[in-house]
Amino acid sequence: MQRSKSEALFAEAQKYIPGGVNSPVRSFKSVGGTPPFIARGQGARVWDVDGNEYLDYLGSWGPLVLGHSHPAVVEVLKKTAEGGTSFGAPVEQEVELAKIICGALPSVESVRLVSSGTEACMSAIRLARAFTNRDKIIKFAGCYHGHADGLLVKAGSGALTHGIPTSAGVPESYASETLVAEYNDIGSVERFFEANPNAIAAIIIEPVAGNMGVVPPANGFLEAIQKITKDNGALLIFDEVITGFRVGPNGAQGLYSITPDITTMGKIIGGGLPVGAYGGRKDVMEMVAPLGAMYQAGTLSGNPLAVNAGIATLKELQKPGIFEELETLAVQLTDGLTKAFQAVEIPSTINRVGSMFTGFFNAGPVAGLAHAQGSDTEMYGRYFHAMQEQGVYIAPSQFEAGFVSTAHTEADIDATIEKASKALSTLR
Ligand code: KE4
Repeated sequence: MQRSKSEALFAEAQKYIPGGVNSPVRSFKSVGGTPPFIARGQGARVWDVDGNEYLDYLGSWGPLVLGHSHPAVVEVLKKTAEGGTSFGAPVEQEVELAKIICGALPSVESVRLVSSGTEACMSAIRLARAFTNRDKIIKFAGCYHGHADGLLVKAGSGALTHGIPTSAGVPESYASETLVAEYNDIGSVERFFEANPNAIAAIIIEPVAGNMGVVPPANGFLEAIQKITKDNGALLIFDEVITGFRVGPNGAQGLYSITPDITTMGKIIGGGLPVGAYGGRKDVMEMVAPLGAMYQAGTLSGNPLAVNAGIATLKELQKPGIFEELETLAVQLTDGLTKAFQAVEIPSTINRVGSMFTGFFNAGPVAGLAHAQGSDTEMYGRYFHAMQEQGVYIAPSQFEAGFVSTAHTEADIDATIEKASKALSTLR
């Protein structure tokens, strides 16, 4: 695959931008090679600046559930931009998006819009500490909740991929307030509550882990987490930045019938533009300024351009049968990939929830971080590049999720399985 323009751009980018990228996961550092600079996307496809075409399963790391340049999103963006992009004052669309979110997630009685998943999670932690007047939080090794200081402790996603799960620059005094438990291991959570009575403000969890690769919650795990928070006066924060409007119309909390106290969102609710959100119980949200003493703010929070892209996306997702369609395509894909891996006798296991999935180079099961880290990441890197050569764009890391969009067709899925078979055959 010819990539001379991307190579030249990457060299130029590295003169001005750390690592040549504005987010580490895009750098291909863990898989090697030059990241293609994307020129445009349309539906289920993207094209790089050298004209190479890819079937896209990255979906911008989750937001593009409708695929690229969906007409409803493009149309509303054009119209909105003509009237102005941000006013730093309330606009009616903020109310509309808030109503859609509260309508879809019954646990969310009130919601504050921000501009990223990081902001949403950082604010949710501050809110839980303000509400409980406690300092410690529990997160899970391998889960990623954005790059706020206290959450960059044994984090997943790019932090895990690049071998810096606990970031430099986070003061020990601060990191020590973050207790790190093991996903799907309720005993590791119980031990923290026993050792820190009346000191833990909240548990924050990805209800379906996406940042160690996709790892579903074990049966009863989320129920046990919910019970332990209630029994100990702590809050339960569901980080639904990925799962929100991805694994079903009511997120993971609807799928697993768990009611968190606070939910964080991002990605899909912005339809590809910068939107994050945190929301939950009214009595908790009444702590948020200007109502209460917990301060959080943002110049571009709720700006009409981003909010309208989110509204257009969520309205499309309200169409009957759309989540069933997504799931059917994802099942067709992962079933086909399972057969393709078996045909070349490469140890693998595929975890999938709804239309998010990860193919681990690991005989499985992959039910937690230690299992995920047992994957053959070197082979994953070779598979990644073989798929790029086949014109299929998957995540440049074993520890990420892949996504199907409503723009993918059965023919695309069949073609992908064919291409994966060819890619896998080069690995033997
Ligand atoms: P952002 O600040 O990147 O919008 O959201 C942070 C975040 C919070 N919670 C979860 C569960 C997330 O997955 C994320 C961000 N996801 C990563 C990829 N898995 C973003 C990709 C990147 O860092 O460039």
